[in-house]
Amino acid sequence: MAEFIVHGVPGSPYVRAALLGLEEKGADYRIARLDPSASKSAENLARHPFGRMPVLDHGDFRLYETQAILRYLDRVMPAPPLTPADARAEARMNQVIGITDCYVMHDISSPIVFQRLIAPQFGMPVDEARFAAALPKARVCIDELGRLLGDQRYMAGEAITIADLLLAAHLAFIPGVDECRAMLAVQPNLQAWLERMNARPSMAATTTEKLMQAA
Ligand SMILES: N[C@@H](CCC(=O)N[C@@H](CS)C(=O)NCC(=O)O)C(=O)O
Repeated sequence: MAEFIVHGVPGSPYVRAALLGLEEKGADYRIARLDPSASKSAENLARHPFGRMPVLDHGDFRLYETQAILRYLDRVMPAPPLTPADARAEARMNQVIGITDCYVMHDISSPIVFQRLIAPQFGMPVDEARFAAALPKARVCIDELGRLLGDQRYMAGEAITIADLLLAAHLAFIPGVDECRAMLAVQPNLQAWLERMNARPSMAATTTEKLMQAA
């Protein structure tokens, strides 16, 4: 039996972020696949009262909220570290985690990626007005992430951190949306960062297709 179990839908950015943490640590885990329509099922609400995913099980310890999961994984498996020792680098990591949860999720992943790439796959109506209204805010996110990244290799410096994992799980989708691809093109450092992230074995191991095979 795997040491860690992650409950979630393959393709969900937050689920992928938790899996990226496990992959980067070389952990023994499996995904307990959830049907996309099951987030508000009684079974999932018993795990996650807000009806979301992922949920992590580690023995008798159950945890939800992705950044809490990633921080927990980093504590129980300290190597390789995913949190910088330097106070300013850690603050930058925390800032990018906050930006991802508050702005990238609400201004890019939900109104743009979901509307343009996910909803059509499930025959759901696309909210074009919501999509269009989000584009200026998405540009603010992408420009600011590019500015914060600067000429560093990763979001908080020269080493990968939790912030990179959470952000990459969201931004991995955006080259699939023409309007976002254009925004990324004017932030070549961020584009190069995304390519660097996509080249990591952890990203290759957690694509929707890979998870569908494993689940
Ligand atoms: N704050 C939560 C957000 C998780 C979240 O929004 N997950 C999405 C999938 S990426 C979800 O559960 N969606 C299902 C739904 O809203 O019904 C976290 O960090 O884990």
